[in-house]
Amino acid sequence: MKIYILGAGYRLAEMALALSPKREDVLVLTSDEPTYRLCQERHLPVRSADLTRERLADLGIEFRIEDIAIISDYDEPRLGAILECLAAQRPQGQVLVFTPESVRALARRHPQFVFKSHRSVYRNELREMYRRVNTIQKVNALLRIVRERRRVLTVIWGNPDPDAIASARALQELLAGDVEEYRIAYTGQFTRQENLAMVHTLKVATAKWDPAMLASGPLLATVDAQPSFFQPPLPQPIDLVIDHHPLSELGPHRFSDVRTDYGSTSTILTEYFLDTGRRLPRSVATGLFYGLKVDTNNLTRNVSDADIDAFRALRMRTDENLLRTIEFSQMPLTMLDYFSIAISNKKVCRDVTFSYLGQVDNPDVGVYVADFFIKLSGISWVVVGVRTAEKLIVVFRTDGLRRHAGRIAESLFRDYGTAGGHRTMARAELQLDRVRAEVPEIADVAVERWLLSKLSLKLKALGSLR
Ligand SMILES: [Mn+2]
Repeated sequence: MKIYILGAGYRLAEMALALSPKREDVLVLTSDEPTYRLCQERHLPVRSADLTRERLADLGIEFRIEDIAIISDYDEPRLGAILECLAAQRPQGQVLVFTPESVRALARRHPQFVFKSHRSVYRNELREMYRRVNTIQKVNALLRIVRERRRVLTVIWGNPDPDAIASARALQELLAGDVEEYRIAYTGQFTRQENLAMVHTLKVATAKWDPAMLASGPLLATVDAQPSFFQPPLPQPIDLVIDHHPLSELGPHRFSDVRTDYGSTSTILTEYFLDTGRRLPRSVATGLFYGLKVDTNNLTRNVSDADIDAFRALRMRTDENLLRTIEFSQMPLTMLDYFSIAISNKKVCRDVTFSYLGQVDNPDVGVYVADFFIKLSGISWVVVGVRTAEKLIVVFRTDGLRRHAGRIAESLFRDYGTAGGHRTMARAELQLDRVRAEVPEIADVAVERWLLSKLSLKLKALGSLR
């Protein structure tokens, strides 16, 4: 493939060098004296030619189907004349035209050529630079504020999730040289195994929020949340806010960076490092990568260009082994015992699987078991029952093809507590007090039989199991 660069301007030499750094596949053709000299100075193959009237064939150039011609000229009438002359030659190769003006009129005249306006090239470049400059300013402002007090307490709102944990840890790294004390607190609790695995694997020190933490007089920060989320509010205003949720009233604060079009707060923190040229340690990058992945559901939800750029950059810096350790740590070991109960208690009839596990400590057990059973081939309905001290919990999973799990859950169990859900996932939480009216003794066998008789009203296959 040969690349011909036609027209005038210093840009021709830049294009030639960009596309053919070794200068072997490229030839510049120009009638402009300064352009010719510039190419010579840069040791670029260049020929003098007036392409507004000279044909390529007359210059001894065979413009073949695999070749490309790039045309750029600051002089609009001359650019138009070159295009007319080239079009009349019915060239075989592809022609790309950079035009100083709007492409529309030219594109209509020469639909066989590909056009790009200078403005769109600069727009893309400048937007990127503008974004970077913005981020650098943000980081500088943040550091200036933090240096005043040199103590920061980052509070995660609610139950810590990967995006919040990763962002809080990345902020710690960013501020490391400028603070004497940095702590991460959370107001909720760790409810998911993989989030616990994340803080253990990546060695993120976190602690349950306690107002006494304010005693040392730290600046208060929050990531992946906004002050309005904290109800009741924290005892002092939140000074630093970095988030991607829809903007709410931030109240008195010193610094905020809320980018509502971003898929994760991890993306913002990633830019803080990349745009300021800071080193991003592997464990911090791994956290940010996981935070971004979880919040965007592997780049399938709420994704912006910035998220994709961050994903690409983080991927190279991520420790795959650490990431796997976190992603595979979804269940506590004790779950194995429940799986063994669930499997031995299971009743399968046609495409329906039912299992009653009896009393459990954490009703999430039923969810894990149901999620596992629905993956079995040939099974399109799963119903799993578990019991706590006050409630009987029934978890539904279906392939979603025929019947609506949420509606069935609701119609069967609405009167006993709460019930409902989606087409493929549903849940009912029955108050044992109300079940007792029909099952006087809450023994496992009696509850199981009662559940089956209820379910068989809607799921005929289960009728045969009673
Ligand atoms: Mn988030």
